[in-house]
Amino acid sequence: MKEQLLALKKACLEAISKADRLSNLQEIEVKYIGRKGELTNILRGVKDLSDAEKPVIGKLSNEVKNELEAEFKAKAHALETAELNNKLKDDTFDITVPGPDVKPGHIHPLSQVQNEVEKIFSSMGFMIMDGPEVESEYYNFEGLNIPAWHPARDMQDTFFIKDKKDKKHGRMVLRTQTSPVQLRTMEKYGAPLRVIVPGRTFRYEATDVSHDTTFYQVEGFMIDKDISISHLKGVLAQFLSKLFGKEVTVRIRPGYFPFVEPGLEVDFSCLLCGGKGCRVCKHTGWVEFMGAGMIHENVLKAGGIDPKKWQGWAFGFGLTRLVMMRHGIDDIRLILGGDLRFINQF
Ligand code: FA5
Repeated sequence: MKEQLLALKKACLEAISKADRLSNLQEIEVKYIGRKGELTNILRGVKDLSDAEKPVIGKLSNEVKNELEAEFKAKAHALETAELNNKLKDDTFDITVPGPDVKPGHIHPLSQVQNEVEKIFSSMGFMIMDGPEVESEYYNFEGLNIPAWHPARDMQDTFFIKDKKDKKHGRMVLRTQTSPVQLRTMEKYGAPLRVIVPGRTFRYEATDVSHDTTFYQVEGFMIDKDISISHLKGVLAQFLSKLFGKEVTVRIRPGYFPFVEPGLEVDFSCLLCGGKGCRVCKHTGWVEFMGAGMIHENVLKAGGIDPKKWQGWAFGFGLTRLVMMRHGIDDIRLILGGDLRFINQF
């Protein structure tokens, strides 16, 4: 058997030295030392050897196998290098030619403004919260003091998710506002709170230059002891002057939202036409900017906060409309329209 092993080694080494392609080398490897190869075949006879011969042949066969494996590896490396060199010889590869022109992307104007808003409010000690876009009817309406029968439901045309129900909180909707996150944050952290919630919202409505079905809002609220509307005015003045880098005229008028009492509407002078009147401000000179007010005690209670100890205000503004003012965009539908000719301008 010793002779057989040595003969196999000799034949295999010879075949390796003659191999001129990788595929050829692989065939030789399978033939000699593969699982069903010649070495395995020879070793089948080991069981018939005497006890004295068995370890000697075992050792020799290991040596032969190791030696051949090392030889295959070295030859494979040599063949690979040769094949690569050949390829390079034929290729004309000029490393000085500049690579393909890769155009780097950039942050969407909505995200740019959102980042700025977050920075300004963070600097005033507000934390930034997020919440689900597919929301339960409870968080979007009932918990915010808008029961199913309430006429205020008509103020926000709603996309309902067919056949989907949250076991505890009823039917599911695409949230129409970021206000549900007020409740979620109250439940999670309790009072006091200083929070903003930037996020995507949805309404089932006819689109025009200032209305889209998908748009972004920023909710803000502050809950503490002895909080009043004057804190809201102060925070807003600080926020708008930092954002626009100039004084922006703000108009506060009474408004109605079931989750605040009293309720306010805040408008700012149209920065597109300088207040003269244009199609975006519907020729009034004012752009509806946000709803606000003192948080209704039913909402505080729903959030697990005692209205006798704590009070606060909340606001919700349209981030998409803010982006329009910021960049002088006169049609909201362009912002999420995905037209690169538009987006690449920012
Ligand atoms: C609300 O959504 C209230 N949740 C805001 C609020 C929060 C009031 C906290 C009180 C306390 P309203 O439906 O007015 O309110 O929407 C708020 C802002 O979202 C609007 O001022 C407007 O800027 C923007 N907005 C509303 N509908 C659309 C739309 N279809 N397209 C673009 N922006 C919209």
